[in-house]
Amino acid sequence: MVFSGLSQRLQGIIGKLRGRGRLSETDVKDALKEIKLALLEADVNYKVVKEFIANLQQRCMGSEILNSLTPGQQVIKIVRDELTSLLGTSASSLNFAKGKSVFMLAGLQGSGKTTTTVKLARMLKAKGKKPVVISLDTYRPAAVDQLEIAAVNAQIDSYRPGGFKPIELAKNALAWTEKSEHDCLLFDTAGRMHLDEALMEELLQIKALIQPVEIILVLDAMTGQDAVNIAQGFAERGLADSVILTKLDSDTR
Ligand SMILES: Nc1nc2c(ncn2[C@@H]2O[C@H](COP(=O)(O)OP(=O)(O)OP(=O)(O)O)[C@@H](O)[C@H]2O)c(=O)[nH]1
Ligand SMILES: [Mg+2]
Repeated sequence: MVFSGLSQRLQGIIGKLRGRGRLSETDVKDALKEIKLALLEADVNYKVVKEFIANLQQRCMGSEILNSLTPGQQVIKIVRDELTSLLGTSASSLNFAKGKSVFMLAGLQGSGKTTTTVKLARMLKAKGKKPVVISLDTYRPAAVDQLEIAAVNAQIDSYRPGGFKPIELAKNALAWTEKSEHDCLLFDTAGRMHLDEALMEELLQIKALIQPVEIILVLDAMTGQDAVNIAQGFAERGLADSVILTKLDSDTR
């Protein structure tokens, strides 16, 4: 389960406070220290942890909490509230265009773009949309086949445009989709580093041509905190409107 290691540990820490009749400042401080360690060991950014713990400390140390009849319960509620606000309270969904909605998936090699392209298409299809997936990856041999096979397995339409360069493929695909019934076009791109200027320029050219309603940056959760630098690299070039984290299932931290 996602974050199961961390959530189990947090439950253990705050569970000790549950049902306690009285809590001293030291009890709360100790619990906060343990929470801080748990978050740091789960690779949460230090600045985020520091601010989070400071907020908790401020809210938990008040005399109305410590002197209440159920201080443990109140501390647990505060931790839960703060965690919820840290993780965000609103769900984000995809943007759609008035006409055909074009999505472009980008990211580092092996981050999960091709897999995610098909997953997204499946989600869109389940919502009643008519998606088609198209690979613009001319770099890795078999990349186009990989997307096609995954699409067939998921019963999703795919299209294989002619051409040699990604931009040619994109042009040919657009010409075809103009006449097709599909209303969501999902373009899978080749993996690239945000530091590779030539490949980033290529992505900008593809963007200018296909005019995506959303560029989805696919990040591997295992990248840890470097994911922030990667996201910044793509975002500052206008090449990331949203982010999908993959492989959350492969690391229980
Ligand atoms: N456990 C797990 N594996 C994943 C997930 N997403 C992708 N993978 C695996 O990660 C590997 C790379 O996935 P791809 O979808 O091919 O990644 P990509 O970004 O398209 O790779 P390139 O096109 O080579 O840059 C494959 O073995 C996938 O099965 C995920 O959410 N969880
Ligand atoms: Mg791929």
